[in-house]
Amino acid sequence: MTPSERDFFNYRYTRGIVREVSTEIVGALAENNTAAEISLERARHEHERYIQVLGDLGIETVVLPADPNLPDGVFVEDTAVILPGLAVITNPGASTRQGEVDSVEAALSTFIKTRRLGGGGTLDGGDVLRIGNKYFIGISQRTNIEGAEELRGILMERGLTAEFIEFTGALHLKTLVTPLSPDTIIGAGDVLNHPAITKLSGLKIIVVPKSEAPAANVLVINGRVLVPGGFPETLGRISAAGFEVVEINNFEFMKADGGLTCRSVLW
Ligand code: CIR
Repeated sequence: MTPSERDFFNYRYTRGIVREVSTEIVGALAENNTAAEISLERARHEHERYIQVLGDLGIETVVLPADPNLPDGVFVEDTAVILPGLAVITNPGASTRQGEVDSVEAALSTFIKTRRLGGGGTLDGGDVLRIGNKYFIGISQRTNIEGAEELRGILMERGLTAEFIEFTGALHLKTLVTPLSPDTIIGAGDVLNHPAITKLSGLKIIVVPKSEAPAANVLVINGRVLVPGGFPETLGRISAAGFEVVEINNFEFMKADGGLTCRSVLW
C-alpha cells in the first residue's frame, strides 16, 4: 500500500468537492415532503460553516456553483465514489438527480482519473460505506444490484473487496452507519446485525440511541469526527470513545434526508 493509499484508508484527505445550495432546495427529494420547510438562508449558513470546517481541517475544496435545475445538487456525495487513483462517477438512482454528475465529473477530472458507471444499473454514493479498506454497498431504493455489481467489479480490479448489504427503512446505507476509524463504526438499527458487519473481527460499534437516529451519519476527516448538531447523547458517546468531535449543524439538510457525509466528496 502506498503512503497516500494508507492516508486515504485512514480517512485522511487533502481535497474535496462541494456544491453551493440551490435556490430551489425546497424542491429537493424528501421521503416525508419536509424539504418545503427548508430555509434557504439557514441552509446556506450551515453549508458555509461546513465548508469552513473542511478548510480548517486542511482540505482544499472546490466549490461548484449552485444550479436552480438541481435542487438536490448540494448532496454531491451521491455522484462520485473515490477510490485510490480513480473517481467513479455514479448513475444516481433518482432520475431528477442524474444531471448532477457532469459538473462533478468535470471538476474531479482536473485532479484524478474518472470513470463512469455505464452498465445501466443505478448507484448513489451514499450507499457506499468504507470501513478502512473494506467496501460495503447498500442495495436500496436508489442503488440496484446491477449498479452495485459494476462498482464491485471496479473495486476487484484494484484488489479491493465489496459486500452487499440489502436494507430498508432509510434512504442510504450511510444514513444508518458510518465509520469513525478503520476499526470503529457508529450506527443505528438492524443493519448493525447484518452478517457482512458482524463477521468483521475486532470491529467496535457505537450504537446511536433511537431518539437520535440521524446522528448515525457522521463524517470523519483527518482525525476529527464531524457530528450533526442537536444530538447530545451521541456526541457524548463518540467523545467518550476517545474521538475528537466537531459539531456541525445539519438541521436544514436533514429536512431533505441529507446527512453530513452527503455534502462533500473527499480524497
Ligand atoms: C435525495 O433524496 O436524494 C436527497 N434529498 C438527499 C440525499 C442524501 N445523500 C446522502 O445520503 N448521501
